[in-house]
Amino acid sequence: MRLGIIGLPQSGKTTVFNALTRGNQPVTTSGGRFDVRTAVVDVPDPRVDRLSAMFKPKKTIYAKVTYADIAGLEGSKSAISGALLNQLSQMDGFVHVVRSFEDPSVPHPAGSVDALRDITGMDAELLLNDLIAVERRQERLAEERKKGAGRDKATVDREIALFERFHAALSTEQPLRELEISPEDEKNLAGFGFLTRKPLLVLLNLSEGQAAPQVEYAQPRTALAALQGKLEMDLAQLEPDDAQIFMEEYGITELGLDRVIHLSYDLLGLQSFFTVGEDEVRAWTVNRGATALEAAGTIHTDLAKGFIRAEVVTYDDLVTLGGLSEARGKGKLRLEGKEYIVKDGEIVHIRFNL
Ligand SMILES: Nc1nc2c(ncn2[C@@H]2O[C@H](COP(=O)(O)OP(=O)(O)OP(=O)(O)O)[C@@H](O)[C@H]2O)c(=O)[nH]1
Ligand SMILES: [Mg+2]
Repeated sequence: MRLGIIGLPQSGKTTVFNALTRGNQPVTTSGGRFDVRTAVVDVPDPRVDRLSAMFKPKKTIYAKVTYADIAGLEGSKSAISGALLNQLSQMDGFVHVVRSFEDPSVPHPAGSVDALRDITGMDAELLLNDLIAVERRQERLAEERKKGAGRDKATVDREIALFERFHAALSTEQPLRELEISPEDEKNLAGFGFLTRKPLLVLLNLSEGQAAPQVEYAQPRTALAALQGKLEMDLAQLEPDDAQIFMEEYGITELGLDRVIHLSYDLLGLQSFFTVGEDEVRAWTVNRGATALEAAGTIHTDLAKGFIRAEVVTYDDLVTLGGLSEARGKGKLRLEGKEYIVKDGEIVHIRFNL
């Protein structure tokens, strides 16, 4: 799962990327030059820590999210260049970094700091590019319909109707993520990376000690959060012990970073289930609503192929009872079939036979 970090030039994208990835990318003016860096980030999870302490495995593996630092958007109503658009289309969601910090030495491209203006500007840019893509597709569909060759009429008509809906929504500045789309249409859309269908986390980048400005922003599959970007980037580069001292000094109890990573994970509609053992304690990522069979397939295709049963125990039961055999003894280890819907935080053991 990949999230693109986007925002106006000099809004703090690379700073936030460095903080999130605990990396050390040069924070310099790229002058809006198109340029992408990616890094894989562990999703911090105290449940994994606890399970790891219980089982003392050789390896502990957290769930992961990938972040990409994507410069080059201008927040203006204009067509995005092919290469950049291609990058953006491949993302599963966006983190829009919005400048809120005041610093005269860092010029804002619009000359002043105004979070809501920048949020709306970026939304408009993404929306316009979807509109261009929709219109292009509509032209193709009209041609296909006229020629009558290729796909059957009903399929083409269905797609024409869907794109008319898209066009109507975008023409009234409604992002595509607000539309209900049937699972069947959803399948046909897999190849299109419409930008306003992707989940969006708006992230206000604050100065040290600055209170988050009041911003009214509520849409389906979007979230708003704030982060002291530069402070957290500095913190991320300290040794854990030093970071702890620093946090106490500044009265920081929770890292904005961890919250951002969790919000990203939630916005993407993901959840974790765990496997435990002496070799490995591991968090696996599946979509919310995934079945036991899908969970098995995430671990290994062989587990899905030879699936017999899933042994499932909740995190709380396992931790309270102290082990799998204790859980089995108390009847808390359930046997579930292929269609069972796995819940967040369950410990799953797949029984299989090839
Ligand atoms: N005071 C202050 N400065 C910040 C903060 N976040 C970023 N900056 C500064 O703002 C400048 C731009 O930050 P970057 O992280 O490079 O911004 P960017 O969005 O990646 O910029 P481009 O890649 O050029 O579009 C740098 O000089 C940062 O040090 C912050 O929270 N407070
Ligand atoms: Mg940058």
